[in-house]
Amino acid sequence: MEIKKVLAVDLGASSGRVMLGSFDGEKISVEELHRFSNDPVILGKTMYWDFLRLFHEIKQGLIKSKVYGKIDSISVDTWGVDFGILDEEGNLLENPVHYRDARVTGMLEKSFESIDKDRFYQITGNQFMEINTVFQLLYLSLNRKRQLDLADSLLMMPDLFNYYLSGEKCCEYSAASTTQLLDAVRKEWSGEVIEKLQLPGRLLQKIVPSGTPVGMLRPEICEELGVEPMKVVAGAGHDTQCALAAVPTGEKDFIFISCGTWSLFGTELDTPIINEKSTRFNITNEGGVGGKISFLKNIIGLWLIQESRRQWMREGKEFSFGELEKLAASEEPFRSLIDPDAPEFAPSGNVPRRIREFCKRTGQPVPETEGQLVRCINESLALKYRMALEEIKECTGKEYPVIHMVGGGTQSALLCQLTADACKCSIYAGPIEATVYGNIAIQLMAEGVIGSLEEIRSVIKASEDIRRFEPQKPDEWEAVYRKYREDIRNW
Ligand code: LFR
Repeated sequence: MEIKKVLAVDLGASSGRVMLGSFDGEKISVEELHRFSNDPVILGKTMYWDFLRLFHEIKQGLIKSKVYGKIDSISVDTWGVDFGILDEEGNLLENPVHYRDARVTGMLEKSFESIDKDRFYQITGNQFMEINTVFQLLYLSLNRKRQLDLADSLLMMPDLFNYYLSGEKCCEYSAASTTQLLDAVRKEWSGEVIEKLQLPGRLLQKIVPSGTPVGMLRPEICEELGVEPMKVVAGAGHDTQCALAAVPTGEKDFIFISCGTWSLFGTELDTPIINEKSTRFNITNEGGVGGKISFLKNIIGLWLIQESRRQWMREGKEFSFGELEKLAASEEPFRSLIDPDAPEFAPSGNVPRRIREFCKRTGQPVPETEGQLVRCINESLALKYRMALEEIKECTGKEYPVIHMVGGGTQSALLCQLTADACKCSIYAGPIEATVYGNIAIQLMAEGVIGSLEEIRSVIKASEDIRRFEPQKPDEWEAVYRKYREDIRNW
């Protein structure tokens, strides 16, 4: 088979990459062409995406791809929920705002004045998180009405990049399913949610399945950069769904943890589960490749370590993630634990100080050293995974002996081992670059050289080394977990 080459643009919380994926019919190989930092910019009081800079960096990646000959397509993925708003000429009316901006504070409660909370969940099947698109849009409609009056379309971030690359507008399903504006069962925009919250539904675009070719790279861009035409694919715009497509399993029922800035913990379903239990546990139904549903919980994830590391850098202390892991590994176990999802840990800032305050307030030994802090974060995350596992099992009624961990977090053998211990499950760890693999494979599916999601997964299994971790000290962990589950209620 002629080697197929595609470009995956993956925009993560701290960096963005343009990666080249090559497929020889059996294995995918990946090469990094261009890496750049992805820094939100605070201007005035608002935290924005640096959209123009990112578009510039994508162009640099395209330029670097020229030496590799014919490229078949390009696709962009990034985190969910964020969007840009365009006027009728296709100009951005404002730089897209970052979901960590404080503008959404209070919007969740506000929405319940107009729509019953249970009904809202019943329609959308989405967990309530204030960062969700619907709450950002509610903010705009209450406070920036004039901007919305001028607006012609709303594009989710991956679709916005695809639009400026191709000139074509659409809303790809995986990104749409993070908005909390979608009817989870019908996979269409919910007229009821839109009407009750009085949102400008006319801005929303037609929903297309993940893996839809949307058009060709604009001729102006080809000319400007001297690149050959290539397809632009709306793959899975939502990074988590790219990562899930890359879970190297042949099983129908499995647990995954997509481990990056966030930890997304869940399982894959054919149809959403929306019932009393899933409401109580606030579990989300998000959509992905092949119309599959991922039934998952957002756990704060490696954000706590990333943000702590940033704080230590501000204090003049440089650590690599590997060094932090080593320090943590040699610390005493279970010295202090936190609820990683406590609201005070979500905003950027001095996370180590907030962890210390949390431990002090809850009467635990205060972690002093970097190693103690990172150990506390990792153990708490592992215990939070266990809680999520129990909740998912309760909703699906299934048992899961194995967990697949994918994403950058799998580089931490400590986190993988603690997860195996806490969940009392075998862990298959890898691929590290799950999002990129998924992005590439979905484009190959759009190109017709990979047939299905199952095939994507078996190709990725053949392309990557997967590491295995077995649970240890089950009795000790069970006791810690039981106590943690009680404590967390009172914290
Ligand atoms: C992970 C992720 C999660 C989403 C969060 C915010 O990168 O996409 O799936 O809930 O970011 O968009």
